[in-house]
Amino acid sequence: MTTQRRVQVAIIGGGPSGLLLGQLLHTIGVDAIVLERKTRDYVLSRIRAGVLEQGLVTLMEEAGTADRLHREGITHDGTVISYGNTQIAIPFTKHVAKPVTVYGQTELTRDLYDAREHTGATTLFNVTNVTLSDITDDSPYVECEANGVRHRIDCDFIAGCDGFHGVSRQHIPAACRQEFEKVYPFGWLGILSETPPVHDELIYANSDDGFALCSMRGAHLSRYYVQVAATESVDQWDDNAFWSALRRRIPEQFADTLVTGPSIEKSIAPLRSFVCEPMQWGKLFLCGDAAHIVPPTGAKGLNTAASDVRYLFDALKTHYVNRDSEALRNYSQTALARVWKVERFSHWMTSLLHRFPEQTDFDLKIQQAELSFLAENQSAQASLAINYVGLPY
Ligand code: RFL
Ligand code: PHB
Repeated sequence: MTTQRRVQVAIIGGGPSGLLLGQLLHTIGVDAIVLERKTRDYVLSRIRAGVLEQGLVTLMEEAGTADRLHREGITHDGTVISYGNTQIAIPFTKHVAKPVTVYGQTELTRDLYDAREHTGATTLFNVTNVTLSDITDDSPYVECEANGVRHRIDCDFIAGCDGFHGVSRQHIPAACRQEFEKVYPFGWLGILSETPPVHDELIYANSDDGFALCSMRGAHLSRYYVQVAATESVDQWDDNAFWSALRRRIPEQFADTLVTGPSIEKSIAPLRSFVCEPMQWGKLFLCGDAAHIVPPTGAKGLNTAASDVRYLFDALKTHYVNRDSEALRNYSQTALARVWKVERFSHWMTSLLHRFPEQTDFDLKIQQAELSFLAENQSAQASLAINYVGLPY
């Protein structure tokens, strides 16, 4: 059996990019379908980002999905960078009048799914064999299978929001697509534990044993990470080994007061920088991880997905409301200009804070000097703050 329907925008991927775009389009009366490879529960079980830039909070407000975010999100006016026992306080609001909000990607995605269900908009889950056709013509269409039924969706535009392993990007002909990539020789082992956070701000720690990050999801829910070799697996790390590694990597003041407990989630994320150019092909527009990946050190993945959604939503709005397609034509160029600045910052933060296996004594001295410079120099701190809270869209 094949079902056929027509929408204005077909969105591939029901992660935060796809859902946010769908919800924003709904506010201007543009109908969109979301096709998701997994189930809603599976998408909501992925523990990922935790720090939201103001631009993403504003988008959630515009989408009408920010009520719980405002109630439960925690505003942070600064962060701590440490090396050994030295702490560098980076007060964001001293340098740039914007805070960040700590609110889990899982919760943000849940709010978007709830709002989508409330509007009655269609989401197809468990989709397989997704193909995009006629994307350089006026009448593109998407085909897929879901729960034994074949679907054909005719549309004006396709938004490729299907993450790094999605199919959308592959529909840009290889000869016209350029991919830039750097794979780091380590990953982050992360745990979630029902314990009070060790500090009221995030701590990014450089230590002789490698990087560590102390983050949080709430007053009694902590998220911690330690750098591990790319070859390591989660089974090699019981909770005790994790807590000991974390203690060794953060300043003594925090190691002494750290409250430990059983982990309720534990996973390893590899670190990668990646950009696909262009981000647009005919009627196909890529958003978020489908087009670019950053290592999580600057908390930029979800936030950069959000800036793509901002550019694409504004361009689609101008197209549908004002019949002006100039911004759509410029989407790739506009989005990539910001993407590369975020890639630079995430790569810089990663290089500043991690131990690299090939690092020579000279490289270590340079890293130490970079940290001392940051500790002493207000302009260096301002630069970090401006990038961390989010470059303007
Ligand atoms: P997603 O979240 O990967 O969603 C893509 C969705 O598409 C579906 N899909 C398909 N659907 C249909 N057909 C197909 N063929 C499909 N193929 C895939 C997938 O099932 C999925 O549901 O991409 P999106 O929406 O672009 O969102 C990007 C963010 O998820 C990502 O950038 C962040 O999580 C990165 N990230 C962080 N970003 C931040 O801004 N701040 C942070 O603090 C932060 N911390 C992190 C992070 C990522 C991490 N990991 C695990 C990589 C911390 C970690 C540990
Ligand atoms: C998180 O809380 O998961 C988190 C916070 C900051 C980062 C990365 C991840 O840079």
